[in-house]
Amino acid sequence: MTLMEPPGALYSPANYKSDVKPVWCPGCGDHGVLVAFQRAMAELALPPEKIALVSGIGCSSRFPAYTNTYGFHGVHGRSLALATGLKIARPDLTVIVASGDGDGFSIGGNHFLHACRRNVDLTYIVMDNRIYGMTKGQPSPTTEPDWDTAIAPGGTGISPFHPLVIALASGANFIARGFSGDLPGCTRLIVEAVRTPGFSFIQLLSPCVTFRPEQQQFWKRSVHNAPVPETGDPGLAARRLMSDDGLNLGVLYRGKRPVYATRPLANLPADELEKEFAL
Ligand SMILES: Cc1ncc(C[n+]2csc(CCOP(=O)(O)OP(=O)(O)O)c2C)c(N)n1
Ligand code: SF4
Ligand SMILES: [Mg+2]
Repeated sequence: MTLMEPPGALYSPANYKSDVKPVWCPGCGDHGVLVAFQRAMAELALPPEKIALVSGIGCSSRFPAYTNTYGFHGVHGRSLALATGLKIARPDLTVIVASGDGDGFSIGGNHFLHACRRNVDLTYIVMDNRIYGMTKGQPSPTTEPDWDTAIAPGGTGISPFHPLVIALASGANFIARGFSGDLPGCTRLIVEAVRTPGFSFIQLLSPCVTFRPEQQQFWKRSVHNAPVPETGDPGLAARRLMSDDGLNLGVLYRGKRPVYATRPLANLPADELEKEFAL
């Protein structure tokens, strides 16, 4: 199949794979997320040239290199700013952002709040391993306070960031959690997130087998489908998320906020485009 084949043609996950072999450690959860992403794109039948994957820096942020879509491996913590600009200039593209808990919630935390608030039509996938994997295992904003490591002996003692609560409070339109070991579940969440207009946030628990070897088995044993169906009521979602055990999987909130209106600046004639920037 060529890249220019029209929408509606049948796609398989292989159509979204690049020739670059992932350098992730064997067993890293991000391998599963990549497979789920490729399956989701095939299910959505999106032509690869109509997808742009944007990332920051981190093991998880290597994602765009492993796909056959357009990609932008950007600056640490700035993926949402890049993706927002891209989506506003090219609303015809499906813009998906791949990030990690350090990239997305630490250095990129401010962008996370405002991306939720703006509600531009983006899908934001954060591979949360509760650690800075790429830089060899420092605690991240989602690390448990008592996680004992040579860098933080006895644990940091600092209350973790709750990204789903923050996303809801900041205005995200779709909030979900998945586990990289559950491929059908992750695939479904990515499909639903792309289909839901506005800013869609998915926390994908994705174990770092190298610096947190206990994580994979713990999540395998402990994650479970959320016992209640998704809600569109922010008050109910807030109550549920505030008491959430961090292990509930599925779509947890789907709202109906108006999406930030975009228009295709890229297609404007040059003189019209210039007027956009006139002081
Ligand atoms: C401006 C800047 N500050 C710090 C770094 C160093 N750095 C690279 S990746 C990273 C953290 C990555 O953690 P995360 O986003 O959780 O990704 P993971 O590797 O765990 O997938 C840091 C601090 C950097 N590259 N750029
Ligand atoms: S260091 Fe951890 S997060 Fe990075 S590739 Fe290896 S297992 Fe994955
Ligand atoms: Mg991480």
